[in-house]
Amino acid sequence: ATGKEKWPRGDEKVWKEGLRGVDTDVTSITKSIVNHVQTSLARQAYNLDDLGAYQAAALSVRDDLIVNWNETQLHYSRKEPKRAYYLSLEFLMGRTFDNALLNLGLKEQYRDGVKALGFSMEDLLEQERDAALGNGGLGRLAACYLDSSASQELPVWGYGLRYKYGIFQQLISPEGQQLEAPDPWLDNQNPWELPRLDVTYDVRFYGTAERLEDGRASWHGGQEVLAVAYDVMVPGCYTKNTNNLRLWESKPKRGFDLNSFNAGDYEHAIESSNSAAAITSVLYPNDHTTCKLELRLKQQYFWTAASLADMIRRFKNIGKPISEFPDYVAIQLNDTHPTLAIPELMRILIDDEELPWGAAWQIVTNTIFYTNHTVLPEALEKWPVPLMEHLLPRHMQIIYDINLYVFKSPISFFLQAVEKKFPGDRDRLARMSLIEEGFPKQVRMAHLACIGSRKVNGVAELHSELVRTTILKDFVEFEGLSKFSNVTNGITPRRWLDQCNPELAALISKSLKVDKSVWLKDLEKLKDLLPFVEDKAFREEWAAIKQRNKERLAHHVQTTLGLTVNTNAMFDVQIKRLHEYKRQTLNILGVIHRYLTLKAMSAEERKKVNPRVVFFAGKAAPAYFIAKLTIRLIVNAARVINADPDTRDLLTVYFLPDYSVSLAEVLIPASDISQHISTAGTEASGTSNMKFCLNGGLLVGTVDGANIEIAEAVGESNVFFFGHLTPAVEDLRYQHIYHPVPVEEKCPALAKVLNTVSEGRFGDGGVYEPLLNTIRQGDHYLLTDDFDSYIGALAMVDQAYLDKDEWVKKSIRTTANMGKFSSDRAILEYAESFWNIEPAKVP
Ligand code: T68
Repeated sequence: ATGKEKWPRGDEKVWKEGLRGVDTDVTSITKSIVNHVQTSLARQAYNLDDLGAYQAAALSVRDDLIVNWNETQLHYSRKEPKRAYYLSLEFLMGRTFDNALLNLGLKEQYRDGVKALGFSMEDLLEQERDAALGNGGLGRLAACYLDSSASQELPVWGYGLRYKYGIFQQLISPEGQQLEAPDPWLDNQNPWELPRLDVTYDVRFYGTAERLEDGRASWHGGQEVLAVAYDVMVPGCYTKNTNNLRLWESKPKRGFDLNSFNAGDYEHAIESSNSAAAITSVLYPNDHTTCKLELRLKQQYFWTAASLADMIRRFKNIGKPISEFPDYVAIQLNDTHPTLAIPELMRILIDDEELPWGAAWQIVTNTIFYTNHTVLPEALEKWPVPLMEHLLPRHMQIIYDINLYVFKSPISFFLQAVEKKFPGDRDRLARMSLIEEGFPKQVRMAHLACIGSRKVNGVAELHSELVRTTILKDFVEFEGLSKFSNVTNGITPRRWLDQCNPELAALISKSLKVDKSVWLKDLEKLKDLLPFVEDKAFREEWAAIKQRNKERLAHHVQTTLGLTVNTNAMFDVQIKRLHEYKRQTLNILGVIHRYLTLKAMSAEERKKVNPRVVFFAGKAAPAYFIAKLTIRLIVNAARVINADPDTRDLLTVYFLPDYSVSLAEVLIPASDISQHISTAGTEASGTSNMKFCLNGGLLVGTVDGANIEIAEAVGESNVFFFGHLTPAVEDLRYQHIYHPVPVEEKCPALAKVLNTVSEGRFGDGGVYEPLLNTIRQGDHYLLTDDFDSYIGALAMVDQAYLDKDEWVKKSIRTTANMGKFSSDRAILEYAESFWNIEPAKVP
């Protein structure tokens, strides 16, 4: 290019006439669908199944998205606003079709169009596979934040990995054992992404790093891998703005080694090409445990390096000096997974841009922001130094340099500065160092993320306070409090109300006499529902919608599992990853307690009991033995309880396999209560608690994470709290270790339940011993301390449910007060107080 070309080439008028707009009338829509059936799919009207019809309809919507996406990207390039980049190893997007139709405001037109072609919208929606590139809350949060950024016209891009296999598919064996199967989600093609085969970067691993003069180094040799971009379009709600989620796929840099091939060594010829492709082949299924595998570190570096190279290239296009990088770019680290962005940006600035150390450090610490999602020690990432030295020799040098300051600079001399501020405090130095002593030494990624960032935040008030007072306490004392703040998580009301609960959304719009576009983008407006608490007709409609959502869930269970659910019962739901700290075990032991209590009642007494259906869903990390045992206990307890003629009208239990975003969309609107019962101080925030409450379900929970703020917002009288508080936890744990009291003495009710399980009431008791022993010995998650008050809280729920009308009032009040928990509010806090970016609306 000479820079003097005329764009567009040819006649501008011809170009303009050729541009496609977004056609929204039903005739244009059916035309476009038929056209895709005929040409894109090469299929015919007379042998088209639901899958084909879905694909054609999706391609038609995709055309509209592309038009908006293109305009948005062009607008951003012209306006050159400061941009924010959300770096997340996980984006748990779920399905796109319905969401895109709603955000574009085209759902009704497509419904009519699809119907005219002889299909039903509901059937087509079911054809789409979830994009399940995440484990749980952290990945779903990233997806909600993308929706909110686009909806508020903020120039935010996501960067992640395009895993060939998402989170595993969960199967449950007849014995109740979790089995894992791969999730080949791309097998049916993915209409929602645009391959950008021209956008590629080389990423290096291994090799040697040689120090040069001026603090620079040369990193060469090793293995080079190609990163290829795939763009996923993220439409905003009722706006043209359509943001981008760029996912990287790894490929061998050269197809295969021709030398080996010609020499007849075919295996070796394809070996390196396979190892390159392996990097983005699978999402690691561990949440809350660190894994030390080389491939995981390779994923992290591959992704941060490609993303940073892309940002630098885009920044350079606007022609500003590199010192202005932080004026145009903000980078948010979603947990410590992308922390290598810090040494990688240092490497680029020092080795490629030839900046002095201090200037580079200044840029890095003005560009990068870090969100912490957990204070659990076992979940804090640490990478063995030998592995880092081997895989990323230059980055390891830089990390040592940050730690010790080997080059003269007025700014960065982290440990030196600590020594100066706290002279002689050797313990403090050891605690704060980026390197943990031991065999092997390890790099503490949370420390690196913290000192390399401009701001550090937790995800709910209590959690942020725990970050400040526990894991990063020394850093608060060193750097001051103002760097550490809180942004309470949020959820997108588009997916988690409008999409998953359309009847409730319609009732809200009708009652508030506003279009849903108003309150969906300003969720505090839900407050205007409060007067309707006193409106009997409204309450009846509200209750009728909950009932129909329960029937929708029952229908789902009937068609997928062949089980009949009692829709007259209270629906009690706990859905989340299986983890000891989340205490699904407390829930199932509570269920067994309820069962034993019912069994002991007379037929007369039972008549007074309100029936309850308990739903569980969630995956366990494949190597998490205790979590898998909990699933096994749930499944086998369910089998026995559901078959008991004495109690089955009053209590049934279901474990729904293969929990996903799509399953959540059916479960959440159907709940009367949901359980968020982590040991106090362990759940950073939780986000499903917000989803349930937004849909008028009441919350049973501990005083933990965002439960606390939800209770503040909706009123404590509408929440069922129980259990010990965070400050008591440490002491209770100490008691368990140094002054243990047998469960029989401490909590006889729980002891009885444990013994029932041991005795084999739910299949071979011996199988469960390792699980039961976690409670009998050590009881790290305090089940024996909280069991009685848990049972008490559930009794309060029963009591409250007796007055149905009052219950509905609580439900309405809950929804009405959930405005704060929109992810729009959360993302605005990031945009305004951290990133300093502004909306850039596409005209
Ligand atoms: C969750 N974390 C928190 N981690 O547990 C939850 N971890 O309280 C919070 O609401 C949510 O983040 C959003 O802030 C996770 O989901 C992971 O999934 C994870 C995955 C890989 C490695 C570590």
